[in-house]
Amino acid sequence: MIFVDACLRKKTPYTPIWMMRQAGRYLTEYRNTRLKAKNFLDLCQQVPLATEVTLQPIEILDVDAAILFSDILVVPYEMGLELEFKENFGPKFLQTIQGKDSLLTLRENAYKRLEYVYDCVSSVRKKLSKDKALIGFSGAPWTLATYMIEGCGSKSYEKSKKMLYSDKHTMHTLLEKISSEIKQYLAMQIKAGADAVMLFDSWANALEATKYLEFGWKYLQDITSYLKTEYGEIPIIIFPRGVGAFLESLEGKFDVLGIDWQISMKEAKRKVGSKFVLQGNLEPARLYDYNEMEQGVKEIVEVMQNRGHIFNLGHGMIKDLPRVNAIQLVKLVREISSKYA
Ligand code: 1CP
Repeated sequence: MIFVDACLRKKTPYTPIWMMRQAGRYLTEYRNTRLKAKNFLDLCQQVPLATEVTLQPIEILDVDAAILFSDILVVPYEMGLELEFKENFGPKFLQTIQGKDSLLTLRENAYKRLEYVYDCVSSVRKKLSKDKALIGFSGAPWTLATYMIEGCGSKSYEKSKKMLYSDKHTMHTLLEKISSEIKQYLAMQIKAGADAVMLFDSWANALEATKYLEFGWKYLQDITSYLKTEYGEIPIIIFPRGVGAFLESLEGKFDVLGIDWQISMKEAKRKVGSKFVLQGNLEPARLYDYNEMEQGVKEIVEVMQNRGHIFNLGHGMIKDLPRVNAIQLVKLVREISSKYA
């Protein structure tokens, strides 16, 4: 599998590519499958439907890896927080974590109630061709904690920060609970057939460096150390968004570091390219225009030269991006990077 080889820094004939949120509304096929489910959560829980949307980007775009179709928020949901995905609003938890007492309402062993995820992993792995990888994933503890405290996506993270600075103990207890679920959750995805796993820390950018290292990164290190001890050969990808200013301080037992589009690949390579394989980082909005996209691809591929690199967007696909450009992107990356085989 070229994707797994690249994660492990082995030589590959071209740079493998996949795209964050590669399954989604910019694909008519996704919108059609979505209509068969009662709501978004139901789409994640109905294994045949989730399998179908996981495979769509492989068939349509010919990317080198599929990513399990699910959402990071199924973990807090199974920890006992009721969840709604409202059309044109996004996710919303009906209960939230407010302080020490509300931690008592959380249910243990959430990972045991996530069989629909493991079933989707094994069903996709059965249908996927041998040369394509399947990526399992989880949200990172800090990002999941912000949703559990705020109840929904946030711009200022006031409640989470209030807890972090004024009730540090409760924050750490919450992060520990989430981390122990994630360890088992990812282990189960690996056992079900995931070829690699990824941790999304989308709201890493909300914190000052020292606090991110203490409340975010430390838990990621703990999770990846556990997984590397148990499943050493499975590549681990970490995507801490918005940490360009302190990239050099990130250390840990994992293989691939996801780079967002706010830092140039050249700078990322200089700072951490010898420590980790880098994944990224085309600004997704470049896909609105073919020439902008082509120029962006050239810059990234020429910097990375098909060494220690997995091509990806610097954040998720946007719902009105033209699919033809997504298809072209895959071809372009393959064509340009194969010159550096
Ligand atoms: O209505 C719809 O169809 C829902 C849109 C949607 C989709 C397609 C949501 C709701 N989640 C997903 C799928 C999803 N989410 C995947 C599937 C695999 C793929 O990449 O194709 C993955 C990996 C995620 C991960 C995810 N969910 C993240 C981390 C990555 C990131 O984008 O930073 C986050 C933060 C979420 C929360 C979430 N779920 C959905 C939305 C709209 C959001 C963001 C809400 C917010 O801004 O706070």
